Amino acid sequence: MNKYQQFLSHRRWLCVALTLFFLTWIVAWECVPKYLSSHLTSVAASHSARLAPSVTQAEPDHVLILTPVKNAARYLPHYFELVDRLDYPKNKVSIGFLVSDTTDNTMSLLRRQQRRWKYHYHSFEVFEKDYHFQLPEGRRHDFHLQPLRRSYMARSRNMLLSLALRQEHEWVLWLDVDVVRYSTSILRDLMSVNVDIVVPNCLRVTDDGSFWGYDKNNWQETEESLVIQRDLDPDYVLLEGYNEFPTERYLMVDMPTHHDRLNKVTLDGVGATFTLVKANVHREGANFPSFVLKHEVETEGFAKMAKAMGFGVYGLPSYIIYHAKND
Ligand SMILES: Nc1nc2c(ncn2[C@@H]2O[C@H](COP(=O)(O)OP(=O)(O)O)[C@@H](O)[C@H]2O)c(=O)[nH]1
Ligand SMILES: [Mg+2]
Repeated sequence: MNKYQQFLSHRRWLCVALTLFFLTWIVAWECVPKYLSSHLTSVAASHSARLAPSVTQAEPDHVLILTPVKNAARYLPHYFELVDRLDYPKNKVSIGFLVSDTTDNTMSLLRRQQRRWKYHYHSFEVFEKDYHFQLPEGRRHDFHLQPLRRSYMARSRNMLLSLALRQEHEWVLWLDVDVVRYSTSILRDLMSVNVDIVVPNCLRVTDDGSFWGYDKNNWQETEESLVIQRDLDPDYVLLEGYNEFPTERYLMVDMPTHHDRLNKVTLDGVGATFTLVKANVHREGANFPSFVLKHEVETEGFAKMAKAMGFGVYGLPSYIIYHAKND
């Protein structure tokens, strides 16, 4: 082969190489990205279709659980077990505590739980405010001490509410630390009743399973109770469950409990062992009076205030929860 033939042969191979190079380039820059982008889009679409709630499935509402505590260390582990077991997305749950006048290890336990749970729940806040209010040992439920005790409770609840309530919260659940048994579906159940304020029926745990009402602050006024109040000193605080002054109200713990769990009755007074409130009720100004309002302070005063503002207050006599067996 002479030099000219060699040159032609090299040029042919050069052309073939260049053609192959350009073909590869076109395939690489045009077809592959198109294929990849359409393929990835369809993968992403099918993935997001699985993650997104269907149009018929409403996004759960955001609930703020509020618990005032004082020397509550012995109840906290079980409290967190129950809240953890709730059939409700944790990213839609915020938790707020107010610790007051506490001498046990409540605070360090709460800090530990906060480290454990803060990335699971939407938020987990612990506030501290001492009122330097101490009841004489073993006299927590003395008749004459109740107005003062309840007045400090009211101030604690209002403080906690104003520190913890945020724009995203749609419901506020007042949950006492010593409530020891309730259904995992309770949040969804109570929300489904869709009223301004709703409470289940709180009994006391007993060894033999016998029926023992605990939260007597859930009640209806009666004709008799209203007659009693007609001539009563406006500053007199009425209290349920004390022989010193029978109020003649109809307590929810005395109502029939064999109906459908979501069967509701109107109430005029509520406790706060487990009280679900539409957050706007609080935002519009209904809170816990620390002074005497219509013969009530704290939670029953809250119900009176909310009713006077036109909100609906309801109880579910057949929806049972349990409070610890304490003094
Ligand atoms: N911040 C604060 N919380 C309190 C005080 N007294 C009780 N608590 C908490 O408030 C809730 C209700 O109190 P509790 O004594 O169980 O009331 P009772 O069951 O109605 O007699 C519980 O979570 C207690 O730990 C107080 O003085 N300050
Ligand atoms: Mg209690």
